[in-house]
Amino acid sequence: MKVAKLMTVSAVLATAVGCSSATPPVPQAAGPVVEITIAKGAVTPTNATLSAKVNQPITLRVTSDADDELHVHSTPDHEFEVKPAADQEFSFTVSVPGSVAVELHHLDRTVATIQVQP
Ligand SMILES: [Cu+2]
Repeated sequence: MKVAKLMTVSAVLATAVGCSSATPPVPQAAGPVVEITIAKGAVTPTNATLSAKVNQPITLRVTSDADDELHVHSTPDHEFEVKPAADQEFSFTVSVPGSVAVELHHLDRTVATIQVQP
């Protein structure tokens, strides 16, 4: 119980910080789409910040020149196999509010952090 309450407070604080730096122009009912490019051992973006709602579909659209593995550190977590191909789409939802990291495991980078709001 104590831990859950702390996590909620930190999620709210993190969300407030995210909102001040980047406000999306139009609210999206369908949820955010993250465009990810992997080329020559580098990934774009890194450490992007976005927000979504609990149970809102979040889409990762990946263009890559190599195999890799995307790992979404949510509850439950999600793992997607990236192939060397254009426009691979992976969708998922997050059922527990908080800060969710999207990592690329072979290149060992954090692509984005999603603030999931209740
Ligand atoms: Cu991971």
